[in-house]
Amino acid sequence: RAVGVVPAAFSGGQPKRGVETGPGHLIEFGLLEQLQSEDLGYEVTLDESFPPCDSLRPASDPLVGRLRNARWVSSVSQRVFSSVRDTCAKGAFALTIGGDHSVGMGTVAGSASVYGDLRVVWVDAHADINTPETTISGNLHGCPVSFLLGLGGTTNVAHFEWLRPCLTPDRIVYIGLRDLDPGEKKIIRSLGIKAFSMHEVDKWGIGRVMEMALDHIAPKRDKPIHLSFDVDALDPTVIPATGTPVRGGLTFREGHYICEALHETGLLVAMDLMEVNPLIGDQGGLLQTVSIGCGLVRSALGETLL
Ligand code: DIR
Ligand code: MN
Ligand code: MN
Ligand code: MN
Repeated sequence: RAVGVVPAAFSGGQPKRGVETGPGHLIEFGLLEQLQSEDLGYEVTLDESFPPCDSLRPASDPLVGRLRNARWVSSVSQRVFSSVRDTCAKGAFALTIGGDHSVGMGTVAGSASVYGDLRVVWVDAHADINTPETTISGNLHGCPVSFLLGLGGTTNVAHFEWLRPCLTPDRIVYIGLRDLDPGEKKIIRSLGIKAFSMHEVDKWGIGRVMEMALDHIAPKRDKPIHLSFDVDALDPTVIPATGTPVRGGLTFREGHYICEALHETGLLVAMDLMEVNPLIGDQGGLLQTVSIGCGLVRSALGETLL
């Protein structure tokens, strides 16, 4: 039972600095030791060769259409891709800690390159499915899912030649959505992507939502699953230290339940814990965010309440 940790110290997919220091804070809080502890007992390896945030930053990175930092996002995502792919190829669980969610294109592409039949659970307040045409902000952390699906010209964006579509609309499910751009709503509707927004979580409860989500992506419970968890899926009162908080989010227990239910399937092969930004809010909020972030990872890796 091995876990390979990829510290995706990166902020170029969105405009707020600080998120690149998320991985360092999670590690400093003891994440690796917690996974090695008697209770969980994993053999944990950290990818220490992951470059610091600015070292892969190109001297010049002009807009590609509306997309900001395209070169930078591409090279860091490609680096994440290799690390996740190599981790999965060794048979280890690939844990990526971030860092902004733009590198989700690399994490999922990495695990999908090893597990061809991969399914994805994307837990987020946002759908991150803007295309180069629909994006309003130009921030690539709002776009990784469209790149994974190969939507709307993403297969021809300069600098992203290394990234080929590796996912289909029926193999991803969303949980926790509540802040979508108009173009994103259209894409989700027209492709029929299964999504459990906060409305469905309120209506059915998280237990039923997880059953329905798994029935959609793995009805026979026989497909590998990648969990991409943006901490802003949780309510800002639970997770204050994140760059794009949206009120009305998942509770502490709902977040943990998602992770526990996925662990219980025995199908989880990779997880991303993204968008921890230590520069947002006060010291107390940071400690709470980092501590809960570690707890979510422990739940996904098998920590139980009893
Ligand atoms: C918005 C916000 N849909 C965008 N996305 C965020 O910039 O495309 N994603 N915050 O995490
Ligand atoms: Mn988000
Ligand atoms: Mn985000
Ligand atoms: Mn996200």
